[in-house]
Amino acid sequence: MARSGNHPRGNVSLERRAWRIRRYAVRMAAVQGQGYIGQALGVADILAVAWFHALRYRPDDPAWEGRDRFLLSVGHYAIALYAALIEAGILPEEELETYGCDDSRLPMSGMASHTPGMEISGGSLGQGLPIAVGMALALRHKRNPAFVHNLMSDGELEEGATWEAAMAAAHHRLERLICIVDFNDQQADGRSREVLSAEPVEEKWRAFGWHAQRVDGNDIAALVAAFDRARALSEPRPRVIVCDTRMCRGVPFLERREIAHFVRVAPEEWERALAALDRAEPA
Ligand SMILES: Cc1ncc(C[n+]2csc(CCOP(=O)(O)OP(=O)(O)O)c2C)c(N)n1
Ligand SMILES: [Mg+2]
Repeated sequence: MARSGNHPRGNVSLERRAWRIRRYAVRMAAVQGQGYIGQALGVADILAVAWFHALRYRPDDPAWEGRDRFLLSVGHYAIALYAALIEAGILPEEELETYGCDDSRLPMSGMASHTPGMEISGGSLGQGLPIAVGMALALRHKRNPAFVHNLMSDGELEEGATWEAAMAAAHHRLERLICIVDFNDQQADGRSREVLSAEPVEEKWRAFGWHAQRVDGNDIAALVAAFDRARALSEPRPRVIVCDTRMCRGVPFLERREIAHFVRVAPEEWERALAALDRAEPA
């Protein structure tokens, strides 16, 4: 099977990819005056490493059978994945102006029927990992060596289906399944550790038969090492990377606000957010 380019748009640093993803996400949120921007800023580094270091895909053929699958279990993070898909050249940049509008291909929650590169309709939390297990089994039956990645949130660790799927993945030794947990310690009702703590998280995954790593999800070098390790391991187990992230990362005045599931941004503050990003433009 032909190897697709991991870097379809030239030799750009991963830091710069992440910065551009953040910028696209802020621009989209500004179109509607809302969006899950705290989450998008928080996972931008993970998406940069996933889409510009780890995943194999063809920007001009997003449905290529050999592509690594990237499932967005967290449908409310759609704005973040749209930004990565724009950076990857799968969606045109101009389309961000349609974010959340009628007839747009970029609805506020991720829908597979609407958007190239959106593998599943997420949003009913806890469904991504079960679907990923089914996909990984199906690919194995087809002798297709693609990896299946599932991006889920710390809130989804409270869904029973997550752990049923975790058990099934280990039972079937799905070594090409990589689960990425965005551990931002936040969910709709407050801090995840206070609402219903999933700690110790890595130990739980290990007890379910997974290879588990925990990294700073805003540290690109640490993420590169974790993705490399998850893909290169020869152990016949599914892999999880638990990523501790900071909501609103990259926009200091938003980072300093009380962390919230839905960050409220005044109309004039979108420009301020872009200006803050621009002051920190990486090489
Ligand atoms: C099964 C299900 N229950 C409830 C919701 C409503 N809901 C949407 S986002 C969210 C928070 C879940 O936690 P997390 O994804 O960690 O939140 P974040 O980090 O984005 O604040 C909830 C409860 C949902 N989408 N699906
Ligand atoms: Mg969360």
